[in-house]
Amino acid sequence: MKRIIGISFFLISMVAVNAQLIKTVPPLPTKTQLAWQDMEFYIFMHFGPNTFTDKEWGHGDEPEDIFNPTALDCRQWAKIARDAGAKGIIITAKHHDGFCLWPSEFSTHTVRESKWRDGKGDVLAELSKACKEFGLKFGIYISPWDRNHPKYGTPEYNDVYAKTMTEAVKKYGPIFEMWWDGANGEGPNGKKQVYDFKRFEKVVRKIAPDAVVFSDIGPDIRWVGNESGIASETNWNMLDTAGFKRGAGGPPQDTLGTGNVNGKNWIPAECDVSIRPGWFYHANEDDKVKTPEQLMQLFLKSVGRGSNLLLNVPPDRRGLIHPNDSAALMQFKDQRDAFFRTNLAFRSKVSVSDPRPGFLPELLTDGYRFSHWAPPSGVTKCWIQLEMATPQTFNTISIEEFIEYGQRVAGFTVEVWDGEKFVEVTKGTTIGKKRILQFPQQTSAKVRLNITQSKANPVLSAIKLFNSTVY
Ligand code: FUL
Repeated sequence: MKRIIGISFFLISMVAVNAQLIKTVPPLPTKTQLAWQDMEFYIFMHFGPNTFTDKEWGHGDEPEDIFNPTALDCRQWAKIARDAGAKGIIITAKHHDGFCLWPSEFSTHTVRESKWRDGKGDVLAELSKACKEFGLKFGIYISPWDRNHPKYGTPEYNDVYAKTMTEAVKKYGPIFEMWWDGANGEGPNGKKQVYDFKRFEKVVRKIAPDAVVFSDIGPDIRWVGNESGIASETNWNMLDTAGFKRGAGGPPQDTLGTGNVNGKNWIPAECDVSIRPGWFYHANEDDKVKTPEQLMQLFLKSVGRGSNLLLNVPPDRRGLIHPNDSAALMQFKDQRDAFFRTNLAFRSKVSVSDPRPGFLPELLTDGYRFSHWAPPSGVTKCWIQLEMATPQTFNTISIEEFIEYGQRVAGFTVEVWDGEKFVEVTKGTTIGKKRILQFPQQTSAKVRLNITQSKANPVLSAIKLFNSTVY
């Protein structure tokens, strides 16, 4: 115990020293964004009238009685999410059809108007409570587009929308994320809404100061530019948003993927994807649930490319997660655990091309999330060599940049010692929060990471090696 305290005190003091000496490269993430980036994987849930009409986009004129789950149990959702290793749940509190999963004061199209539990049911109340019980964070999707609300298409609707968000957050918060969809179609009177997003942003900052706000262009989290759960291999956390709008009018989809190398704002990407072909539950998709192997591939192409994975798992008409989905999720968890179980580079010796006096390169293999190493200022090309006590067999590298100081690395290669020389086994562009790369299996005691391009001296916090199943 004494030793552990000693080591952590030593590491913490190294972090403190580093903090004074390493120059930041703005823009930088906020504390809230950093906490979000640490979450990595959480669950999305699309649930509402569409679940019962077999649609993806309801028209807003569906009778409220359509919504009638026969066995709704949010504890089942939360338990499955927790057991799958997800860190939170974001639910469609209101999708484009305008139906509210809670008895909102600002709508007449809600659970209260349905016969479900005699109009006394409240999905948000149950889910926020279940999330607390299972240690999950809770988030809400409140679609600005509303195909039911009579005020939609008039300036008053902006008021309604602000009040709706406020009500939901006050009653069921705290939330970790507010999810704003980019779709903006016509409302019941055939008009489109001119949204007052500036006002909406202010409202969320006030009611949920510790939440990140997602939309195509942030302000905190950006859409990755596709709905397949795949981040771009080059993935900058920075984005220029000036002149762009949400939805149509947003930056090109490939720019949303890559971000901008010198972008003005820190707006990391989130990968949203469904475990099934549709976002809402459809019985005829029960046999189209993604396999655990496909989910692993998505994890490696989202979290493994410095993004977060928001995986949609839609409850069925009973109001339960279907057994096919939960089985896939449990095996996905087992495969993830097996993949990352043994870090073969843990506590390995580290040498570097450009030592920084007083800074131990071994901080890169100590397994501690916050300890980090950097070469001296101005060094943008360098190598870091891991030397393990005995030769190890591996096929995967995971590298983490210490993004607290800004994202810097723009190019790197990974080399393995073949007994005579270092041979390149893989390479990449950005690292960011986390970069996971697989390559043909190698057996060696020495691995080198070459940083070939960087906006400033690179700051890294971890290098790990695994011998994993190839996905
Ligand atoms: C889209 C929506 O139009 C879909 O219905 C779904 O909610 C997806 C996550 O976002 O833009």
